[in-house]
Amino acid sequence: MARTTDAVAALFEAAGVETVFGFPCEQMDPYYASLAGSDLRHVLARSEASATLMADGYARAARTIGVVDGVSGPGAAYMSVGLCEAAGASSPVLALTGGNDRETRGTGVIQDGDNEAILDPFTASTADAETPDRAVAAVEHAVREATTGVPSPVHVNLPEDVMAAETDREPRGDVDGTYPRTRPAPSDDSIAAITDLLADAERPVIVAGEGVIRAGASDALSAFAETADVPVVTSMNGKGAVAETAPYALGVVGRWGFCQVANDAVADADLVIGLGTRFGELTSVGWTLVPEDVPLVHVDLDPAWLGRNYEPTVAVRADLRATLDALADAATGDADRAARVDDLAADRADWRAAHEDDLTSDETPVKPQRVVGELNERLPADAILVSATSFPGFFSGAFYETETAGLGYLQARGSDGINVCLPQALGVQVARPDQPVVALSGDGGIGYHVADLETAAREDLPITVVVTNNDSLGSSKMSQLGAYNVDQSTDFHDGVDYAQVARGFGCAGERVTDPERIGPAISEALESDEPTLLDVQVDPYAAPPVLVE
Ligand SMILES: Cc1ncc(C[n+]2csc(CCOP(=O)(O)OP(=O)(O)O)c2C)c(N)n1
Ligand SMILES: [Mg+2]
Repeated sequence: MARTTDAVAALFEAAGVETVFGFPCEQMDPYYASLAGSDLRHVLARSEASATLMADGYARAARTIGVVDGVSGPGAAYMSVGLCEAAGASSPVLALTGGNDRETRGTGVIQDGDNEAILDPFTASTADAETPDRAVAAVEHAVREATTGVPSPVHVNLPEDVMAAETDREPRGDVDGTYPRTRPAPSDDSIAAITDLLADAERPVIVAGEGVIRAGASDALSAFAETADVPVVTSMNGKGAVAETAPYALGVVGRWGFCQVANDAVADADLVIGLGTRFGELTSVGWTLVPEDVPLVHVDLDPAWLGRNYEPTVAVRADLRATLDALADAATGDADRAARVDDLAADRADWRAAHEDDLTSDETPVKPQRVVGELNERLPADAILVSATSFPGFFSGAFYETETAGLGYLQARGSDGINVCLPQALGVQVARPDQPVVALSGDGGIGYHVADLETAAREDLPITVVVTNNDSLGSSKMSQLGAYNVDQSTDFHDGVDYAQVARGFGCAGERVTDPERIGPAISEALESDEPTLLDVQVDPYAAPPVLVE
């Protein structure tokens, strides 16, 4: 017999999870006691929201389920913030809430709440563990559900008396936290149908989404694109699915943070191959970009998105890596298409050159483009840039170039939350201790979870945080002025010094006003073992190109 939570901790260990995240509460004491006796590392975050976002970043970077714990009621409500992002991005996060004893809940006990109801909208399943045996089974099932098929967040409520009780329920031996557990292969007919369409196409384009990254299919996509001479554009979520320095890579397509050459390639295509993309509003510029009269291939594991926004000529519900391996095997080169790839690569180089003045601008206050230009110069090929949404995301989406296919760039497009960047990046850094991880955030975004700078210092996470500080919610300001010619509640107190805030939390911090200092400061931060925040004073009037539909 063992304590129920001993069995749960053993299950996580058996599943290959090394680190879990959370924020304690009385109800969870049995779980924390079990963690203390296990090999699992528990990272204390500064809120359940940031703990959940760390678990999300960890799940994406470790390619294993991310586990987070928090208190019933308020903790569950905070966890919903992280699960909102995980749900939108098909990221497998398991949320454990420490519930009140079965005897007392619902009677006015502390920290009470209907945790299943709170988290139901953001999870593929929620469970309330009625007995110790059922608790182990529920966690085991949740791990399976999160990692089988389309990865998804899941939730289990564990009442304290259940956790503290004993069980001899052993986890099944084959429990595995890595994902995807299954890789449904496409039919031969599907591959033949795509290959046939490709044989007739002169101007095909691949639109790759985050599904490619989640399936670990980046190498297969790169091989297919290279062999078949097909250019690749990505959604913002799919950015980095192929190395953006590869000749066939045209960068991000869409309405924000896009490369014009990518948009033009889709508009001009005679075959569109959508891979692990939802063809969402941003990616498709309000569903105006994909030509109506051309064949469209859509490959996705998720039936909810397959064909939802465009009627596919060929629809394939299958694992992306299995599909891309098969397509790469069947692919043949085409001299005309290869020449077109070269032309488009030249167009992309021209497009970059047209922005070179901004990317190297020595103006003060600093142009945000210069910050991205310096990140390009200074980050090594194995770095992971975790960008906030909003202006930092617009600029980095367009101008940052990933040099390695895979998880080189992350932006919280699962929820579009400006809050996500810092805790998500910390979760990535936990999973990839030997890779440089850089968080790029606006000043509005950094404010949400700024206390997690203390987590970074305490946990020795050598992250580099770059804040583009414009003393305002710049994107909101631009939007209000554009739509209603008002500017309401978008300015912060002038001169907030996030570098000083970082030092207060135990990190290194530097305020940067001189554009010449940005690059060296980034390099020094990357070389240092300390978490470092660079507060770069940027031009409050710098606006990125946005297509308004
Ligand atoms: C959690 C959350 N709240 C509100 C928004 C709406 N929103 C989008 S951009 C933005 C402004 C972001 O400001 P900041 O992080 O300072 O970046 P900036 O645009 O100034 O560079 C807001 C409030 C959001 N996307 N997410
Ligand atoms: Mg701002």
